[in-house]
Amino acid sequence: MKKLKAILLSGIFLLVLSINTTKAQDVAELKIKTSAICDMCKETMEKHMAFEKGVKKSSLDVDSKILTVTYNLTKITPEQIRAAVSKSGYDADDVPANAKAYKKLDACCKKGAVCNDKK
Ligand SMILES: [Cu+2]
Repeated sequence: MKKLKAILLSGIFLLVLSINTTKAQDVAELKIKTSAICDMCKETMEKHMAFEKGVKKSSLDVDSKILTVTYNLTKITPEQIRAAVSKSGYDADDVPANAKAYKKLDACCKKGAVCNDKK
């Protein structure tokens, strides 16, 4: 009977372990070239991404315009992430910015604008 308990326990242990491993494998990182210009763009984009299902973390590097997204592979695809960036008003790789969202951006966040808070 003791043996059975041990087998059962190790079985549960392995199960828990495999669930955890799967979860770690589901997490991926994606780098997207965006049309962001300034710190305000960074705030707009990151806030928008925070509401996307499956996106765990997003961080924009203003200088390189690269948005790094940590996401769950089983919940969102890179295409959907680029679409979400577009919906926030910015280009995402080869996906152009959503026209409506782009119109709503602050003047200094529009393409080619010279932003005051950019040092
Ligand atoms: Cu901006």
